[in-house]
Amino acid sequence: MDKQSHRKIIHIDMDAFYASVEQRDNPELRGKAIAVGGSPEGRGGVVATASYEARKFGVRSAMPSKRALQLCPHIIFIRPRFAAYKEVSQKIREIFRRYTDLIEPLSLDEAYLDVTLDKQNIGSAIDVAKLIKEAIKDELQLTASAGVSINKFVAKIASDMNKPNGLTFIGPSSIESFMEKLPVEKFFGVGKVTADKMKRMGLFSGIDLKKLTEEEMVAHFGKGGRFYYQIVRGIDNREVQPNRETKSIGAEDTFAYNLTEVNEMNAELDKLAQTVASRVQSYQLKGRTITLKIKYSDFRQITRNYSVTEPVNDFITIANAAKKLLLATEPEDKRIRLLGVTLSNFGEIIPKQKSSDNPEQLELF
Ligand code: DCP
Ligand code: MG
Repeated sequence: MDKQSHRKIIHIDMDAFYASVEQRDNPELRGKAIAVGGSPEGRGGVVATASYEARKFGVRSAMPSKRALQLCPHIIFIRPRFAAYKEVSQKIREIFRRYTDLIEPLSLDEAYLDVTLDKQNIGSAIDVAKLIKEAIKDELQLTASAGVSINKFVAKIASDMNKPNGLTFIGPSSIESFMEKLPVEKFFGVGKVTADKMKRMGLFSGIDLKKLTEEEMVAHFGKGGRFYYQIVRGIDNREVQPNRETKSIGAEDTFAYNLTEVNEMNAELDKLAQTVASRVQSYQLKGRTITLKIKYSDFRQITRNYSVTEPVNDFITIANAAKKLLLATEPEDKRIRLLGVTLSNFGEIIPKQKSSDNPEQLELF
């Protein structure tokens, strides 16, 4: 690779975002195990995020609150305040804008920045990341983690490596050896099903993936294979796209065994709807069309849509629509190996500022 042509990419991700904002705004919660979302006494719902104090007990995002309470009996559940998170999100974007105009937000708390142009003549992308972290700390009393590299994928992996309050640089000369050690499930676009397939083939980390030719990768993993082939060699030419728009947000799951009971199918649809709802909420979007995808045991696939008049993003509406669509397919005695739920047809809430690295959808490459 030619040194001159390297881009400078920073990935910023706020630490325990919703929980940190709650602890900042309510000093009594500082130093305590808290969960945002879910309900006290574990009466249903899932945790959106947990403070680092609660994570020590194993509490994680998307965990049912009942389970969170079992792991950490003194946990405090807090109702989310999306308006407060959105305000912080806008403020961090203002900070980013001091250093670059090429900002691609991935959600309220996460963004890619291309700082190649070096708007303020700082000289080094590591220093830019440091200044951004300092501004977030001084002006917003919050911490972020940053990853710095020459492409999006490596920057994103790097920002996650030393959380919380981390700053990790992975330079061009260390990328390949870094990729070789990376477990397959960490590769961009590799979901659980692909990761399991790779492991069954004896492929556990980047070094194993490198043994396959590009043709073999495509033969085994479809179009995604070509991307994995490049990324494992440290090549990711995706641009930072400031105006990328999200067209749909979905989640799907392939089951270890075929589902035959409608109750089981509905329970899965609840889980998928929950994932879609929290994701759509974190992108500050609402959509009008709910789509159900079904793959049967014979690999036949169908999709069914349902549109509502007013845009929605709540779990109940998405789950109910998906269940209604399922019922209309006469699911009794059918054998289902995959279910997917997608929300689309978004109304503009924050125009032209959304984007998504959506692993569930990338699985479909
Ligand atoms: N979120 C959610 N449901 C999920 C995952 C996340 O509602 N399943 C929300 C709450 C998070 C925010 O999105 O605070 C950002 O998600 P992250 O994955 O970046 O998680 P955190 O910022 O909470 O923690 P970390 O320090 O690991 O980044
Ligand atoms: Mg975060």
